[in-house]
Amino acid sequence: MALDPLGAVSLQSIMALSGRLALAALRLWGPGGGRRPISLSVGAPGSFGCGGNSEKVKLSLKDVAELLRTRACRRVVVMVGAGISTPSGIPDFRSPGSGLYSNLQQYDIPYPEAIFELGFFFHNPKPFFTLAKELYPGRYRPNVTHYFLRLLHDKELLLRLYTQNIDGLERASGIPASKLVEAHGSFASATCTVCRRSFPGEDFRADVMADRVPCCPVCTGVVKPDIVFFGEPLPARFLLHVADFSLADLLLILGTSLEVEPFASLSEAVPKSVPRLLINRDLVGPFAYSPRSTDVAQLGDVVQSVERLVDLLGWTQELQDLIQRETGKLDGQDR
Ligand code: CNA
Repeated sequence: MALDPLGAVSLQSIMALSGRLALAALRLWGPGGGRRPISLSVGAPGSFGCGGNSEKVKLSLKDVAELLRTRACRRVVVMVGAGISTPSGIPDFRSPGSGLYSNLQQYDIPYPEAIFELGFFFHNPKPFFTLAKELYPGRYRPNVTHYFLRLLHDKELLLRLYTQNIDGLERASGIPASKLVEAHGSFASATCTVCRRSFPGEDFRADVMADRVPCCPVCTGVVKPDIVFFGEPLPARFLLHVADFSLADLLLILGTSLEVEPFASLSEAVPKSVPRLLINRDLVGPFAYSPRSTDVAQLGDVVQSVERLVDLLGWTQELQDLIQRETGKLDGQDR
């Protein structure tokens, strides 16, 4: 597939796609093959988009799979949240009943957000470390969704994966750090809240597992894992979004309520001509309140949706082989 300097699909590439997809793609990128968004008449009654025109084209999951399979889209930016890790056994925040916000009695905090507030942490760091013990890398394993994203990387289709998760499962699936933006930090490193010395997160594993608040070996200040609390700046790598989202030719959004800023607004940062696929239990963020004609929403369980996409891509066997290989490696590490 030929790409223009901005990474857009050329007319020739688009015409190689057949039938409805070719028509949809032509409308997406315009007859010159450039990134110039042209007005779309996409959207059937009850679908997303502007609708109201007799020429109606609506992208489907199958169309997105075709864009990926044919490599018409090869600069995929992915945004994920806690919903991709619930199948690994880690509760999200907001799912009613199972989410952490519904089950905070054990943490002894006045209100849910307190667990990630610096003011409360300095007053009482124990609730955060109770949660940290739960989420520390090594306890949970990546699931089908993480390995699907790893496969995107292996196929050189992944431009960058932006995650809000702090469970480290993207790293554990084998996606290299260079492809990741851990927007809300990780347990991989930690910083003394007093002298600001930085340490590998691993240095404090024993403390966290033994329910001890970790202290700086130099100044005895409390050491906080480099998880981004409310009001703290995001890691410098987050700035990569400026280039990534303008280069992206497909945006995948999985397992997030898109309620936490500034992360949530990234979903609006791709040009309007770029298709966005939401895989989530419910319709969230701009997919609900300002949908674009090029949006696709696959609602339901994330694993089932990903498996459906993988099937449409013809990657099922490859994904199974990858999972088997990687699971074997993790089994080996556990021994
Ligand atoms: P959230 O606000 O809890 O939203 C999760 C979304 O995922 C919701 O829309 C759910 O409906 C959806 N969802 C949950 N399970 C599934 C499933 N099996 N299939 C399909 N959809 C599902 O979480 P966000 O990530 O949007 O919020 C951002 C917070 C959550 C970040 O600051 C994270 O650090 C924080 N968080 C992270 C983890 C983790 O690292 N695993 C766990 C809990 C919270």
